[in-house]
Amino acid sequence: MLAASGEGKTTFLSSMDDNIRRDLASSIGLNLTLDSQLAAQLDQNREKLIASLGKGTITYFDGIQSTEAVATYPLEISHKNSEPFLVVSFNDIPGNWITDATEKVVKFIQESSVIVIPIDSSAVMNDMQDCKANVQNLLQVLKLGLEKNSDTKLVLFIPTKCETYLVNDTLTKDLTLKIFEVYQKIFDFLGLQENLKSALIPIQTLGNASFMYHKKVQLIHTNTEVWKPVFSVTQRNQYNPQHIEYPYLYLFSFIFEQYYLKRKKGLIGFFRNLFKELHYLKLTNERLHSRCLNYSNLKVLR
Ligand SMILES: Nc1nc2c(ncn2[C@@H]2O[C@H](COP(=O)(O)OP(=O)(O)OP(=O)(O)O)[C@@H](O)[C@H]2O)c(=O)[nH]1
Ligand SMILES: [Mg+2]
Repeated sequence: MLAASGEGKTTFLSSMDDNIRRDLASSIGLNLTLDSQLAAQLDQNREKLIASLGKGTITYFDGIQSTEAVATYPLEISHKNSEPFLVVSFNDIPGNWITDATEKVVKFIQESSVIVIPIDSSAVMNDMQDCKANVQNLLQVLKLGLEKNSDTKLVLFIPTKCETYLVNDTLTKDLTLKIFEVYQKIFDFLGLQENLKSALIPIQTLGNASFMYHKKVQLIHTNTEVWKPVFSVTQRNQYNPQHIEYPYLYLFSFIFEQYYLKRKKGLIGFFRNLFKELHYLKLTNERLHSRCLNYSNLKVLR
């Protein structure tokens, strides 16, 4: 997970509840296990987000707190009654690391096969000043992390806080155009890299919230002032995330494709293929991918 503070990294990961995990597991026809303590941590975050829908408005101080240390969530994938053959680890880093601990972020980029970049849609749509600096800082770490990259990687952009914009085709199109405008330099850079796949998948992790305005808030630990969005709650106590399954389906489809390509290499791969040992990987990749195509706002960039 890679983005400046407040763009929605932890919120997105916290949306991966039991239902999403079960849906994913049944889509891939395999078992999917997350350590119970880590699952409880995600549940706790989600409870806080749900609680933020209990009042009329949501400000920066509601919901979940800024991440202070990296958190890792390994999902173990296995066939029934056997040991995991693949572990997909999600890393949730503190957003300020992009500027304050660049080397660590660059290492994460180098070692990750999927880079998920949440984009605060309310900031982009309202031309907030921070956007420019955030895009510039992000570009900087992406350049350092990807310059000598030889693996195939997926860069997944997930515009968050989209409740106000995914209401009709015109506004959805405006959002996409605005993201292309603000993130232009990053898209241009990624366009020049080999071995990269990329897609844009807008989501809303709260639902039932409507953007109102930006308010200046004081961050105590860094003693800085920043503009943060305020949302009105359209239906109280109703947590109603939308489209959040698509980024997960898309990235799993990619991971299975890469795993399949790796396993079928060489002579051993030839025999694995011959005995149809890899058939389910290919099939799963295709099945997940075709489910993603049901979401009309999903844009495959490359
Ligand atoms: N309305 C709405 N609010 C969202 C959405 N995603 C995130 N938020 C709000 O944004 C706040 C900050 O999101 P976080 O997930 O903590 O952001 P982060 O990227 O993890 O930030 P750091 O941990 O500081 O790097 C949350 O508490 C939510 O209130 C969304 O899809 N819709
Ligand atoms: Mg966080």
